[in-house]
Amino acid sequence: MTSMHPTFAVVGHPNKGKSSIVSTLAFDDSVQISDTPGTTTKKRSFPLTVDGKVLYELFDTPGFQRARRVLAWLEKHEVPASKKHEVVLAFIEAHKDDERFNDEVQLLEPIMAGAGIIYVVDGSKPYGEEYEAEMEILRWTGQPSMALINHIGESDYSQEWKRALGHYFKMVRTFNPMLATFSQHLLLLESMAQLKEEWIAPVNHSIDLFKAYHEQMFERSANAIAKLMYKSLSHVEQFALTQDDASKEEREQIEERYQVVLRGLEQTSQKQIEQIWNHHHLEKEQESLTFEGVDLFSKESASLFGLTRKELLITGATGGAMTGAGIDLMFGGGTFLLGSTIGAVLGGSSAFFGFNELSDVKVLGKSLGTNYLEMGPMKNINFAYILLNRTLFHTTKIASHSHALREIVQLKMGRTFTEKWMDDTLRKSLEKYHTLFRSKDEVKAEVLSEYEVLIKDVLKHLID
Ligand SMILES: Nc1nc2c(ncn2[C@@H]2O[C@H](COP(=O)(O)OP(=O)(O)O)[C@@H](O)[C@H]2O)c(=O)[nH]1
Ligand SMILES: [Mg+2]
Repeated sequence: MTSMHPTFAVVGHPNKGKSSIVSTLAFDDSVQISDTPGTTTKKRSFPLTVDGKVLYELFDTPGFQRARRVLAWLEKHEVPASKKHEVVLAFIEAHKDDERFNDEVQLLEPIMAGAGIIYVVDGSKPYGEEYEAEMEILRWTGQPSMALINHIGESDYSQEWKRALGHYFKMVRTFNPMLATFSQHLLLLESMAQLKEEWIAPVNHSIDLFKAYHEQMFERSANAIAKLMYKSLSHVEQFALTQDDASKEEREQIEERYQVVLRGLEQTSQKQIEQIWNHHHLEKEQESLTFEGVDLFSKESASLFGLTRKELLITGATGGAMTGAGIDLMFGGGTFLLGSTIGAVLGGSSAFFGFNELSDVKVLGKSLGTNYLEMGPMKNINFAYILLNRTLFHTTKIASHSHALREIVQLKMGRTFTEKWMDDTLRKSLEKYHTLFRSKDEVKAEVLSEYEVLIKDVLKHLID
């Protein structure tokens, strides 16, 4: 059987990272990965689809269990090399329903159906003779093959592995499914294409599509981030009052609601970004995506992850930090101020040039009789940088997070992260947009696109 698209069977000893490699190469975090050998008992196919077209397909397979016995069975048949694959087919036919050889039958089937072989070994464990029977069996199939050295542990036996593997495989490559970058991934694909001449064109085409798809992931992420920034900074929360003036409870309530909206916007955007990078299963671990005790509104996050005090002062002075009078002016027009402007000082800390406030809470009246309470848009200059820092950090983590990893994502950010992407020039450009987003003016789509380009460049700089 010949397939339209290249297919590869990832095979080897149990617990060498086969499933992890499939997960990474297929950009699929639903592959079953486990410390327990023998987790995979059935072969399973993972097609990589871009725009509804299957680029290539990977088979995750159970590990070899009885390699020596299988080889002994094959070797009983003395046939010329040209007939060896027929003996393997006969083995499958004879053992289809034999539980003892389930794993070997499962792993040989896709190979005999035309899949290229990717033999996975762990270069952190010594080479041993027990692998020879496995490699011999693979040779009997007559299918094109390559070996991949993965490193699960710290030790390095790759030199002896390379010597041994060289006897059985034309191509030997090193690949770490947990740490591989996008370019290493593409390099591996290029090697995989070499397995069959007729695969070179389709795999190269896949690589091109892949690059375009990767570019799209950056664009879509930048778009999600730009929208988050605009929505958060421009958000205005309102509710109608029952009396002329707002009670203490009502004032607290609006502050609470305002913060809930901002948190919600951040969470939604994080989910979107996880979907963009195909991490659908991280959702279940959403609680781990909070920043352990560092909340958007806590004093620590303001001092740690936003602008430094010096940067804040410069930004405030040059960007035209809003004064109380400035804020009042914004409410000219259709609305008029009833109550006095009260600062919603959060975190209980002393205000540092007013930068600790998020926004003002005001009692406004639209028409006679109905007054309402309003909070927003964002007034705090630093908030934009705190939020941007958090979202860039999250995106960087997600984008470089291997699809083979199953542990909880740690999102602990340090001050040095900001230094990785921000300088004075960029901060000035960003502040121009942030000032606009914070104003009550409508922001044009073109302006948002300009901001998106800035963000995309930052992402490209942060993610390799
Ligand atoms: N640190 C590390 N662990 C790995 C790597 N590859 C696999 N593992 C772990 O090794 C175990 C077995 O991996 P799995 O992919 O299920 O192996 P399989 O049995 O060959 O399919 C799992 O706990 C993986 O998380 C690696 O490159 N680095
Ligand atoms: Mg497995």
